[in-house]
Amino acid sequence: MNPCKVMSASEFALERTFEYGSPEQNESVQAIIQHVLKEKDQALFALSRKLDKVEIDTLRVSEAEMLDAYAHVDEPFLTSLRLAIDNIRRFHEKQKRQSWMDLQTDGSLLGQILRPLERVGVYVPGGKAAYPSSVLMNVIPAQVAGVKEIVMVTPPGTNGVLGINPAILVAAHELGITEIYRVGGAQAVAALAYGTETIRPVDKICGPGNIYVALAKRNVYGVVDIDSIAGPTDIVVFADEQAEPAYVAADMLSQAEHDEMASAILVTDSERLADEVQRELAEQLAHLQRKDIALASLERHGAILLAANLEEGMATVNRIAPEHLELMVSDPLNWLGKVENAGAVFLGRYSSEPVGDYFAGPNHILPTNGTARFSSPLNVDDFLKKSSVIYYSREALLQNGEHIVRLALSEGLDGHAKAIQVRLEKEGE
Ligand code: HSO
Ligand code: ZN
Repeated sequence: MNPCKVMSASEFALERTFEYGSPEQNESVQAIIQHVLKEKDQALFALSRKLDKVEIDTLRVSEAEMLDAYAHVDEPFLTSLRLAIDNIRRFHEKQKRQSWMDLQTDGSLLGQILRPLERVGVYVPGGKAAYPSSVLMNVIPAQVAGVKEIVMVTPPGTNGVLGINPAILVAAHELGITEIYRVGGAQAVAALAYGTETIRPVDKICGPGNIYVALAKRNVYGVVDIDSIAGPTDIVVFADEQAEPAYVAADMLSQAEHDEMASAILVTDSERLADEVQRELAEQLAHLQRKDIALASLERHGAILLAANLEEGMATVNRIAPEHLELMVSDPLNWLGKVENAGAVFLGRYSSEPVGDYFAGPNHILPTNGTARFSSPLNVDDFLKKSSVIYYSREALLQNGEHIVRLALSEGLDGHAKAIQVRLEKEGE
């Protein structure tokens, strides 16, 4: 059995899957948002009843519930989680930037003030995609930026089960997050954007979710800021003849298991490696708990791309602009400079993608769907706003006033020109 199709790297046609939703889905998201705008908390209760089939009486998760969650995780998990938190925090601390002011020779001052956003909402999906690691990746950059209030929303469980994954609550508690609401879907996004009696509105909403969450985020963008709309995860392994087939296959599967829409692609110049990776994929797949998901992902969106040489392979990699790129070649540093588009680059045989998903420190919220062409991993700057600062001295205005007047008049804005001229006349000799 060959789980992946094989094709030529240069002829590989990109498939991008943008989540715009069906007209019905868009309509229902609009209706949900209107409902929350009008009826606030009552709408959240009603929608949880209708959509999640859960009866909730309090939205806020209590401190006692958070502490209780610790009884459901073990000590080794806590140790690993805390180490990951330290690494992620240390990495993001490196991104911190200072406000700055530049004094010019004419006495004017120009600068930029950086301030953290005041209040941020993190959406944590429920079910199978409830990843504690994503809680860390969303929250830590916001904390490092200095965001004072970080709130979390997460679905209350489905089909009558009122419960939040304890590992999520523990991860939040370890980060010092105490404001958590059991509400999910488009209604949670609407509540964060517009506020209800219980949930005060935020300035930015981040975190992944299903199609309804994505559409709701798109909808409220402008009222609040949002992070990117995440597409399905993807990985490209760029490998030469020397690569270990078992490692290549395992790393492809590690992303294929996320969901049927995920894509795992091998780009190589070696037919022998391609054959061996196919064999390894088939063999390793059989032992995975999520083999059905991983197989569907490989069959639908997986590929082995054969390149005439590695240079041609790298051109294809840059065209794909992968979310994750592994350089499993004997000289990875040599190839690093040739990578133009990639969310995160993993170098060499030991830098398996889960190293970055969980532990090394860089953020795992990365540009998907080829958006690495123009966007970046989630980072501290995403939680800062900037104000420009302009101070002109008398000397600077006298020296440059005529240029400002000329530019204003060229746009037919004599009010602008006069604001300068009145000063030039009064101050000039
Ligand atoms: N690979 C995913 C992140 C993740 N993996 C969370 C495991 N848990 C997107 O970068
Ligand atoms: Zn992953």
